[in-house]
This record gives sequence, structure tokens and C-alpha cells, in this order.
Amino acid sequence: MAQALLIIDFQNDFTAGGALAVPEGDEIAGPVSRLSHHFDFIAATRDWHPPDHASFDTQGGPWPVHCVQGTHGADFHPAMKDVEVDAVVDVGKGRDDEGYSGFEKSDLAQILHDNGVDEVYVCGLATDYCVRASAIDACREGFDVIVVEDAVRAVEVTPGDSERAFADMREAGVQIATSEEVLAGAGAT
Ligand code: VGL
Ligand code: ZN
Repeated sequence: MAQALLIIDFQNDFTAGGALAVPEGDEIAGPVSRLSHHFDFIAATRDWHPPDHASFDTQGGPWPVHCVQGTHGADFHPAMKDVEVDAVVDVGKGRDDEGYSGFEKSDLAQILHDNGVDEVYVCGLATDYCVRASAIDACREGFDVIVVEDAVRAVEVTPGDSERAFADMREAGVQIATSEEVLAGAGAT
């Protein structure tokens, strides 16, 4: 069976200068790049919203307008240019799709199963939203799941959200490891 790297929403709008910039979001570029060379199969999600997505503040939702389909903000971060992505999965496409989990209304589980994947290493943005939801759903789908703690960053709308997200993920059966441990081939802690 095989391992896959799952890169969540590493997009312009979630990094410096973006509409919903995650603090230190750019800093995952190094670990994500190093991890990418270590995996035979890489899937990357994009937050991919219509202009009137229900989560936007213009529609009464909690977030600024972000990751609108086909815009620069929705493009992958420049650091993704060096990453050989095997499958791109877009989520949050429907006006009312929450779009936090890469598995919501997507083929992601099927794509991973079709490629013999049983172990999924998760990195990307943001720890307390899409990474959390995707990692927990990956567990529910029956994958072994390891979140790479130095290759994720949190929005932290409320202080402590990152810590709570890690606790929720652990409780769901997610393991946590550093990129150094993953690259050294050591087991997750
Ligand atoms: C995300 C808030 C809104 C994420 C997406 O990728 O974590 N957060 N849309
Ligand atoms: Zn979104």
C-alpha cells in the first residue's frame, strides 16, 4: 500500500497579501516543498468558491470574499510551482457547500483508493478549518492520517483555535508528526 501527501488550500488568498491571509501561511513553503520530494503521490485541494458563496460577508457569512473560482486569489501559492501535483481537488464549489473538507462532495477518497493509498500525510492551510476537517474526514474514510505540524498554520480567529484543532484531530485518530520525522522515515508520534 502507498502513502500520499495531501496539500490543503495552499493558495494566494490564504497567504501574505491575500483576502484571508493566514498568519505565517507562507512559512509552510519550505516544509511543503521538502515533503513533496518524498512522496510518489500528491493530491492538492483548492478552496474554489462561486462569487456569491454563502460563507462570504457579502452574503451574511463569516469570511471576507476569498478564493473565487478562476481569480488570482484562488491560484496556488507560487511555491506550488515546484510541486508535482497528481490530482487537484476543488471544494466549496456550490453556493451552500461549506467547503472545509477536501472530501466534501469530491472524488478525493476515490482518487486515493484508486492509487492504492492507505496512509495520508496532511499539510497546508488552515489548521483550524480545512486541515482539521480534511484530516478528520480522512480518518472516517479509513485512511491512516498524519498531520505534519510544521507544515500547517492556523487562522486563529479566537486564540487557542489551533491547539483545539490539534486536540480534535488527535481525538478522531489523527497522528501528529514533524516534517523532519516524516522525511527521516520515522513513525509518527
Ligand atoms: C478555509 C476559511 C474559509 C481553509 C477556507 O482553507 O481553511 N478557511 N475557507
Ligand atoms: Zn473558503
